[in-house]
Amino acid sequence: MLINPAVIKLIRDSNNIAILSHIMPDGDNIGSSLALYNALNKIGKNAAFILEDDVPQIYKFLKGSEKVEKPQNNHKFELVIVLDCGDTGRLGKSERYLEGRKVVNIDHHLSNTNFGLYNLVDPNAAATSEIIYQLIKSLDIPLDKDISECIYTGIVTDTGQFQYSNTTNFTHQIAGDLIKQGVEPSKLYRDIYQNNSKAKMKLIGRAINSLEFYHQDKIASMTLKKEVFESIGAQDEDADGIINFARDINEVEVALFFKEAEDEKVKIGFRSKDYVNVNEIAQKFGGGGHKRAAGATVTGEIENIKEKVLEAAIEAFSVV
Ligand SMILES: [Mn+2]
Repeated sequence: MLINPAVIKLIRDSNNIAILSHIMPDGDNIGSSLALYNALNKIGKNAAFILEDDVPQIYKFLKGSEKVEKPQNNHKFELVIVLDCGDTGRLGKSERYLEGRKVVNIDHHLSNTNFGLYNLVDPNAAATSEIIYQLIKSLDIPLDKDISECIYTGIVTDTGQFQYSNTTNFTHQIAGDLIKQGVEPSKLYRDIYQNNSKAKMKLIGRAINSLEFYHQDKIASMTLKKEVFESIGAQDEDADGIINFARDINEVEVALFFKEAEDEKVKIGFRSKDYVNVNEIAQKFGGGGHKRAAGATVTGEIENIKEKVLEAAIEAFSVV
């Protein structure tokens, strides 16, 4: 996408810059945020990356991950840049930094609400990290190995290792450039994908055992209750990516993943393979995302929620 020159000017004219991103972090929001954090500090800006949750263990090899701050400090920021975040509700406690400040919203979610003063939102971008690559280039900040590793991580994780339909010629061009900067793909894959905790593997087993099929096996659903996490000693982040096991079954078009969380909340993951728009299903439950991957958080009893979501998922087949 063409980067709005007003955004370039605003970043050049600002010194104290906050980078914010969504709760329940993934490879793209961590990768894009750290890429921008490293790039801005490289040109002498006082940039901080503020995130409510801890950086997941598998992304701690990225430069700057040890400098991530929690949203409790009082900072003097002139500019706030929000990355990979479809709406401000997903910022959790970081939302308070938006108040009275200039906000640049950089994202690739179809459901983005354009909440910024400037909105660099490109639903065709495979990852927010792709847009950040372009932004860093537009700012004339030279890429280095550390920044490149952050961007590569965001792209690799959001494209499912270059396999999803969001992967383009441009995605591979960027990846090629990043490798030129010193990124070693095999080292990164080792760090990200061959680095699972035992608890995560046990959780995968429980999730697969919970599989249920509906609508002539076109819908697969997995459920993980709170007590399963407790008995295994698994963390919330251990559930990342588990939904893909349901989606990857041959007959399945829509995968649903129900995860019991704190305060009577249920986190729902949605994936589709070829034609159902799960962004639309997620929006019915106050969430959103992309056509092929979305999420929502709903308060209530898990079995009731499952029933309603299932109904909406079946209905989604009738409109395609
Ligand atoms: Mn993303």
